[in-house]
Amino acid sequence: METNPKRKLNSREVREDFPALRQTVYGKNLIYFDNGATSQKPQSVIDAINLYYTKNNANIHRGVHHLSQKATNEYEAARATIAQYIHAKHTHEIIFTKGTTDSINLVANSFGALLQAGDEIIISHMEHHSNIVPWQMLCERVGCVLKVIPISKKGDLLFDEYEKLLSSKTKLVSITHISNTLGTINPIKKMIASAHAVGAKVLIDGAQSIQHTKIDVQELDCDFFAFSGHKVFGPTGIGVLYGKEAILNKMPPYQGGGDMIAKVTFEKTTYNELPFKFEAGTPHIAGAICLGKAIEYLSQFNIEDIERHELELADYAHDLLLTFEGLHIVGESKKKTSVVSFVIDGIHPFDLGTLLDKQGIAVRTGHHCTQPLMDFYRIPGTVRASFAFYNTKQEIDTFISALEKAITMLK
Ligand code: 7TS
Repeated sequence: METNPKRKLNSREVREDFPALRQTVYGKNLIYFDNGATSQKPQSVIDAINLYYTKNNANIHRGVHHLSQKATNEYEAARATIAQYIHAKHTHEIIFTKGTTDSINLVANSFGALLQAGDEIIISHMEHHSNIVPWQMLCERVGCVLKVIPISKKGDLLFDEYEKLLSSKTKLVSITHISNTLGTINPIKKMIASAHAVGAKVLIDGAQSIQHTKIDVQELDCDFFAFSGHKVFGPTGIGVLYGKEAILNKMPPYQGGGDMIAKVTFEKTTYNELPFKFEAGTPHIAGAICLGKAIEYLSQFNIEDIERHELELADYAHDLLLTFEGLHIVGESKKKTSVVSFVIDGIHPFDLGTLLDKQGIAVRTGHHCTQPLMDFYRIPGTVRASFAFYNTKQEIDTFISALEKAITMLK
């Protein structure tokens, strides 16, 4: 039962919680449309970082003293907050990592240690490099085979082709929930069910989804779910790997060191239980605690309201952009959100990004760490506007006027 009524989503009010949004760049009010790269932080998270280092800083899981116990309690409370937010069955299924990249590398190394030559791993053509390269490294190391699900020009995965790739050789499907470049929302629930039907496990790269849509790992039935704190209004350098208990228990540790052991002798070392087995060394304690605060902040709202608002923003921007001559939207799936990527005939994305920046507008230009996707579209890069729930239609209007100006200067 819901105890607290949810806070109404009013993006103008929400903006007040984010001090970084209240600044000017080159004399213009900052318009921050680079949320796909990283999100801004609410005051509550900034205050929590300050409070941690001002009053609560100590190492965790080791001290008998008051501060160490306080820091340990807060660190473990953050784990519980996150477990609850993504509806994990057990709190110890939440492993703190450095971020999505680190989470995927953990699985590639640790789950990867259970794989053999000839085993197959499936990814898609729209993956971020961090969901490509760790698998290539594993394939080189072990002799596994990497298979790639093709996509349509509109930016949808070809589901039939995916099903054809699945076989008893498939050991893992690792797939992005939402594409950082196209905004496509992949049909992960269906994909997970198909993978399970052949006995394969599934990792969902949630770097671009947890801040935009509801995540229920039990309902999805994914085996792993990875995300980064900094994209979900928390600090950099902290992230999460969720994994099902039974699978995590089978996996050997990825890194050795303090805290991940039960007993060390020179003859033999035994490992700690979950989740500590995967958290060697002093972790990013402040990061984990403040990621918990970020999730608490986000939990004030109905995620469905956030989703609706961001979809409206993306559709609004999409329709206005289409009125420009020679502009092509990259990624036109009917199921997309929060991201609008585009190219304009005869103009390099970098030049557009630079002129937008001079007008106070932060967008990302380039390949967005999806070079195979750029090769597929035969483009060097795109201009990408990526939205968060604190963005407004008025900001999009300003962005469109700024774009008009930039194009006039460049043509
Ligand atoms: N997966 C996806 C889908 C991503 O979008 C990103 C980062 C990552 C993994 C890696 O996350 P990290 O926090 O470990 O670096 N994406 C972007 C982006 O679109 N612009 O900058 C970083």
